[in-house]
Amino acid sequence: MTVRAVAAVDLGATSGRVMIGRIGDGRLDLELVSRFPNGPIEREDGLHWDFGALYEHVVAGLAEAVRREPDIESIGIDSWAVDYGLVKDGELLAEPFHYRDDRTVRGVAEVHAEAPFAELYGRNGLQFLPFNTLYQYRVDARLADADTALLIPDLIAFLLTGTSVAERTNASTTGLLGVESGEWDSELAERLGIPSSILPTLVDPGETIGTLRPELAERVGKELPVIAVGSHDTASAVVAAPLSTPHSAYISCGTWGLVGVELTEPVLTDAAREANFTHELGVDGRYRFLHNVTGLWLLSETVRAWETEDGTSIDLSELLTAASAVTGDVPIFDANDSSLSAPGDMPARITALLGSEAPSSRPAFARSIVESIATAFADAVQTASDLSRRELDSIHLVGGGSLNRLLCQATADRTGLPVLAGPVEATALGNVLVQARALGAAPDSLEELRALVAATHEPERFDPR
Ligand code: LRH
Repeated sequence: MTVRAVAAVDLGATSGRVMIGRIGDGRLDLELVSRFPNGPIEREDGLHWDFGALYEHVVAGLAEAVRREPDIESIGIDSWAVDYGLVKDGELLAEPFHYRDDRTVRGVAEVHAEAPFAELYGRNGLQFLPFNTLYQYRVDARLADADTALLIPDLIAFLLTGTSVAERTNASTTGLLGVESGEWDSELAERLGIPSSILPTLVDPGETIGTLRPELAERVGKELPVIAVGSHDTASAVVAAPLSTPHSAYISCGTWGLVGVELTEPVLTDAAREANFTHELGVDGRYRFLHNVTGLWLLSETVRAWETEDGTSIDLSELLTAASAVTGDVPIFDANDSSLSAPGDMPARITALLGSEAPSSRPAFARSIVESIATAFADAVQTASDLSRRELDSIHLVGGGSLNRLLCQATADRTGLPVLAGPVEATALGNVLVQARALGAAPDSLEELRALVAATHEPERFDPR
């Protein structure tokens, strides 16, 4: 077997990356080609993503990837979920909104007046998040002008290839996909005033979406196929979470901490709905039965506020080392409190929750954030175990959060379970693995793919103390 190469585009809420993935001869590794910043930008009509800049970074990154590795065989794209662009006659109508924009409040009220949450949950199996795409569509005045609505990875694939599709794992975060059928719930869409004609043909991870349009092939330097991967970043991350038994939970930790287990059947009970546990569709028809916990967003927004206050940058690893050295208990707040979801002035908002207990030193404040996230993780792990009736014996913590040793240890301590940390780039690895499998360069089953991850990326173990 020889080593094969693919390009992975992985867009997160705070940064995007283009990587080369290489696989074969017992190897599975990534080469970072480019990394670029991402984040909410304030426009007159609300919070948006700078999609034009993101797209340019993607194309430039792909060109550089092909320059470095001319043998690249395909491209896969994943990003954060729920957000979309509206297209008419092949043109993007406007810059995509950011899911943290508060216009969704009205969307929630209007949708629930038509279809109460309990009914929605029975149909789409999704936890309530105020930004689920159906609430956004409901209040998007431009929807009526569009002929197609494309989630972010599908939108990029469309601009690259000219083919519009909806990749199924990400489509499941819209709220308009039947949880059991895996097909568009057109009846629900029409009832909510969302024309079902804007919902594109569904494809599964592993299907080829199309080939680079000639002008893109010229810019990138090669005519390449774009292969659908688990285009919801969390779906790709869970592909590469080296879960070795059904008794392992996962936490995919970046801006969010997605905490749960993988299931083959949904758990559509009242208890699951009341606990706000979601069923996002995974690769190979699995269900990601999980709960969104606010993750490193709390820390990155806090650091951003302190940097603005100081006028200089803060070294995160130094801050975390100082936070580790804090002795004694720190106060805990509810990491999922809705007051913490919008950008801006995070220290003041956390202080408002903690009241007079709020730590005055920055290391203790950072410690309080980390311990609060770990507490919320532990609650969600316990709930996942109770609702799925599974004994859990380990937690695989993947993504950027796996580098945060304080968080890994706190999670082990607060759950009483060993935390196996890494890989840090699980999302990009999952993206690479699904492309490689489609090219015949990787094994068939998720279990074998995960065994390959385990063999090539040894996790770091944190035992509860
Ligand atoms: C993580 C993530 C998560 C969604 C949120 C919008 O990046 O995709 O799974 O809930 O972003």
